[in-house]
Order: sequence, then structure tokens, then C-alpha cells
Amino acid sequence: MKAIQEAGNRLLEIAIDLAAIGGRVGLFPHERFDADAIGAAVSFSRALRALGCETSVLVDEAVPDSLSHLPGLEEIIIYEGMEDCPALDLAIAIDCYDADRMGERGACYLNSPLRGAVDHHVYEGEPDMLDLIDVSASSSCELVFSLIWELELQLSRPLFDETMAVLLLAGTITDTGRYSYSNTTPLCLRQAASLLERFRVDLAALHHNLYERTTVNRLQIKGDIFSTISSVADGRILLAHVSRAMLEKREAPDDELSNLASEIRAADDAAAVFLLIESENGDIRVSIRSNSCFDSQAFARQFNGGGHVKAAGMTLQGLSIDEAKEKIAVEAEHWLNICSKESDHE
Ligand SMILES: [Mn+2]
Repeated sequence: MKAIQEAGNRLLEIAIDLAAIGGRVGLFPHERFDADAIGAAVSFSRALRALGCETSVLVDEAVPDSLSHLPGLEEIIIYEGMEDCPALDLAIAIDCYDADRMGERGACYLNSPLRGAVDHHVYEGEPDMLDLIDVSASSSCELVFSLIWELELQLSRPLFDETMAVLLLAGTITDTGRYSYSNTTPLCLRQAASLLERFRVDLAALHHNLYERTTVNRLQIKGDIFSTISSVADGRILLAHVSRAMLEKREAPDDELSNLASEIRAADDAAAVFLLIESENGDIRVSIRSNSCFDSQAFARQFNGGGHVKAAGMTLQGLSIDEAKEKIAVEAEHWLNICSKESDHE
């Protein structure tokens, strides 16, 4: 806990020092950013800019339609190559902790003399001096809220604004499944209360945009995906997939599909759920959701993926969807047997 606090304090000290000289800070949310990654990045960017830093939020791709309702996203820069890489004094990975999850932008991140992170994913190895990684935090937005709150206290001036309020709520709401997953913390609920006290946020509209708004195509692709669900291990492992052909038929984009993995997890007896999404380049992205003893993050790590205990992701290359399913089914059943035995002994 102390190490986490120290990393946060160091990050703030450097930000305050840089602000005094108009220093340049780059924020790097993970590739295929979600509401938490972009919400945390843009909120922190706004706060640092209010302090006096020059800031840039660099992303890989345009804002997906599903997040276009969020405010403040005009400032993000879509990175296409090193010519888009500004000279930086400090680069901060957001909702990830190293260049591996940044695609091409990794080169720009690594180019900065000082590098840090704000993240809540399970990590390997030792965090660096400026890596604020707290796996007990609900979201990166929770961590960014705490950083901005601390800056307000230290500098005795308001820094939060209405845009940040919506962004920080959006990130925490989605990462906690509307404050319903086991990662929901008392702190993130207090933070939500504080934002609602200070700013006018249309919570109903935000929830509608994040959870209810849909299109006929999306409903159809959801039906298509659910109809592919197959089960192994007596229904304790569920697998579903979506191929490019399925997406093309419905003219549906492939963002936000990982939410469907969470929906599948609600099936009675499901201990582990795998949703396989075929990427444009043929790679298969796998969203993993689990209940019970199944550790999604540890499972994903053996395929170079990562995430959290109950929600993780990984990418498989050089396999067809069927081959990938087969491989995962065998491996997952093995894992489930081991962890079920271990938890029986406890
Ligand atoms: Mn997150």
C-alpha cells in the first residue's frame, strides 16, 4: 500500500514541477481504449493542463461510436506514426503499465525521458518509481480521481470540472458493471457522490448511453453470438465466437463486444466464459470472464494476455476459430479441475 502511495506522490510532485515550467506530458491509454482508459486519460490531461502543463492524449484509433457521447474527446490525437509524437518530458501509461499494450505508440511512450503509469491491472515484475498500479482499485478513473483530489488539496484550488465528472463516472461505472462487480470499492462510490454533489451530471442519460443505447444491427449480432454458445465441463465452461463474416453480415463494428462475455457469465453454473472475436488481421481476441475459483488473469497470462481475476483478455494467432476454441476448452477444463480441487481443500 505504501509503495503505491509513494508512486502516486512522486507522480504528483513531478507533475507540479513540470507545470511550473510548462512541461509536456503525454497520456497513453491502452489500445482499443474503453471508457475507463479514455476517461482517466482525458480527465488527468485536463487537470494537468489546468496546472500549467502542456498535455497530449495519444490514441491508436478514432473514438468508437459507442463512446462518442462522452464529452472532452476533441483533444485526443490519433497517432499514426512518430511524426505525431510530441517531444515529452513525462509519458504516462493509462489503464495499462507498459508499451506492450500501446501498439505503434509504444515507440513514442518509450521516447520520453520520464515514464510512469496509472493502472489497476494485475502486473508482473516490479513497478517503476512512477508507476501507480493499484490492483485493488475499481478502475483507473478511481485512481485518477484520487490524484486530482490530492492536487486540489495540495494546491488549494479547484481542478475538477463537469467534463471530468462525466468521464470519471463513465470509466468507473463501466469497469464495475454499474457498481455491481466485486471490484466495486467504497472509495469509488464516495467519489461518485462527490462528483454528483459538485457537478450537474445527467446520470440517466449517461447510463442510457453506456448500457441501453443500441441499434438493430447490434441486437442482431448479439443474437448471432449468443446462438454460438457451446459448453464443456458440464456447462461450467462456455464458449462463444464472432467471425468477420458474422460481423460483415450485420454490418456491425467489433467494439464493445466483450460486454457480451459478461452477459454470458450470468448463465447458471458458468465458471469460465470465453468469447472469441476474429480480428481483421485474422488474430483471435479472446475475452475471458469468470466466477468461482477460475483466475482469468492467470489463464490469460499463459497466452501473453492479462487483466483481472474475473475479467481478462488475450490474443491467439495462427489458429482458426474452431482450433482456438478446441485449445481453450481443453486448457480451461484442466485449469478448472485444478482450482476446483484446491478450493475443495480450503
Ligand atoms: Mn480499467
